[in-house]
Amino acid sequence: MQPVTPEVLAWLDAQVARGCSRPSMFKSMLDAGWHAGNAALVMKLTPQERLEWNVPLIAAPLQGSDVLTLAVPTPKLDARGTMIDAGDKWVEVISHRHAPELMVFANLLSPAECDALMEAARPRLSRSLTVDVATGGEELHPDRTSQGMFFSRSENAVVQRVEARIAKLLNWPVVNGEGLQVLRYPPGAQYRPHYDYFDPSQPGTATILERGGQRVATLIMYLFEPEAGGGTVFPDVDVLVAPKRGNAVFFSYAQAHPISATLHGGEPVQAGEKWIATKWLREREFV
Ligand code: PD2
Ligand code: ZN
Repeated sequence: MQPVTPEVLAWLDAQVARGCSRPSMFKSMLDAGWHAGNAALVMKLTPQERLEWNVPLIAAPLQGSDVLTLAVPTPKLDARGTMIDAGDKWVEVISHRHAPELMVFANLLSPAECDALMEAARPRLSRSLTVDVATGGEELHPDRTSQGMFFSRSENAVVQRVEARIAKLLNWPVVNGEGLQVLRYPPGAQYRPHYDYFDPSQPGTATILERGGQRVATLIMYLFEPEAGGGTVFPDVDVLVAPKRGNAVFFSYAQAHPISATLHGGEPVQAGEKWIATKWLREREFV
């Protein structure tokens, strides 16, 4: 993909300043050699504009790309494409789509497992931190109004059982997973749309990647469902996943780039509480 340099952004601003229309700006980018999908990403085309200007959601295979393509977890579906052997149980796939690769699993966790994770997490919850990409450290993030904690890998029996099940389900080594994160969203709390990969252009990313490389996939498991709101939304592809207790949503991103179309967020909880456990998968062993 053409790098989005300060010059490119300044050029876009200048076009807007001189009253250039969006269609003609888009055409200028194509004339300058931009791939339509990439120009659409940089210009943040609305779904309406994409429709009108015939732009696919995902850019066609990148040429001369400087975006690395990584191996990602690939669950092994049965012949009918609806069930996966997760070792100690078979798990049903109730929704599956590509680009981005996204699956919803039913009853991955039992009610007892959801409760056990919540009870072990509860005394350790604190205001959520996110990794600060500028420094590689952790920071309080205003986009997150939830409380959270991390288990260490295989910290107790239920964590160990769930991690072994996830590894078989996703066909990805246990050691490539970060410790489970549990988040509790009180009413009104949300998680604004973001990408889970670490932005390669940020100065702190190199430090973060030393512990096992990039994140390549996410599994969000719903432990407790709110009375209203709290779905997981994927705005690029217009997908909304209901936060049903025991269910989980999986998505992978071979490219640490918006082209992955994996922008996602947690919608505000309107009533009741929402609890999730998230497993992030890395390229290599996470140490
Ligand atoms: O709680 C969610 O729905 C949510 C939304 C976006 C969780 C995450 N991201 C995450 O854990 O990365
Ligand atoms: Zn996320």
